[in-house]
Amino acid sequence: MVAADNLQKTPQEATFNLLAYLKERQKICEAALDKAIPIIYPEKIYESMRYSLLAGGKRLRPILCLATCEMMGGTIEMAMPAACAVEMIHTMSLIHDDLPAMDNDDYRRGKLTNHKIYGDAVAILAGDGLLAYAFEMVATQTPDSVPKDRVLQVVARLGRALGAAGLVGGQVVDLDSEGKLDISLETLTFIHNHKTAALLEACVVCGGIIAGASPEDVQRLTRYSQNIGLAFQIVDDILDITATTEQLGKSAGKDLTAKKVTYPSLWGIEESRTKAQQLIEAACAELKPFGKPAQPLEAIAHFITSRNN
Ligand code: GRG
Repeated sequence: MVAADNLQKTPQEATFNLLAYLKERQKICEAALDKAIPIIYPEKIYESMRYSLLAGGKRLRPILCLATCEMMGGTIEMAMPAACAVEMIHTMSLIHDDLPAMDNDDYRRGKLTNHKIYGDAVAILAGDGLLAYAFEMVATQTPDSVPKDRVLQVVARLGRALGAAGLVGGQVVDLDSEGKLDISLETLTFIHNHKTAALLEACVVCGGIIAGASPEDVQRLTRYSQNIGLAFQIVDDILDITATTEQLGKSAGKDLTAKKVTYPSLWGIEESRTKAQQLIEAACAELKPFGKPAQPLEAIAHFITSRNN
């Protein structure tokens, strides 16, 4: 799809149309996720897994994985199983995060949360099922054009990003910090680097590894993704204050109600926006050596600060 203002331009002159790109990528990711988990016996668990997996969302993580693989010379087909896996992992983390034992949320992606529909036990199992299948999918569905040592690296990277060194570690410090007003910037940054940035980093780095990125390029991709990851969470904290529940698809203003320490509560909204913008600029600087093929990753980085949900 070509943007109206690009119609008279050669492909070289045309500006990158991020919205059309995201829409097209969301569509192919949705189709792959839909196909990945059909409903079989015992139906209840597959229905519960699909309920959250196919509930919408920006699909930023699989899109980042595919975009990085393409930028590094790979194809969509090579990275699609890993892209589906990161979205399954992200979805399971949302299901578990929403449980009464954790954030206790009623709405997610504009719909009732998984446990509100299926009950706590099935919601926990749906998360577990998605997590397990994510790894199975990478290991068994990645095409033979991707050397097996790369697949192994992807499995290891994903495992590390999710466990106590990543999401789980960030979540546990977040839960521990609840109700405390003396949380330092260092602790807050630890939480978000682990809870949010670690998975975004894995998406980008795994896309690069699948395409055969060199260790030096993997380092660049790591710095790009760590910067966008932290910026993503700063913007998330700002949106919790400035956006509506309808825009977010989940309860707005939760951080304020819970008196949670966030970047805006430490720095104020304007300063937080400036910090997020600086992180995005640092991220984009890492992409310079990749030239024009880096256009999608650059545009996605800017989208992170301009988004309203
Ligand atoms: C991964 C083993 C394992 C356990 C999960 C519950 C938990 C441990 C971690 C919590 C992780 C969490 C929910 C982090 C928040 C990340 C975040 C900013 C989510 C919102 O992402 P968006 O805006 O959502 O991309 P959509 O719906 O668009 O996909």
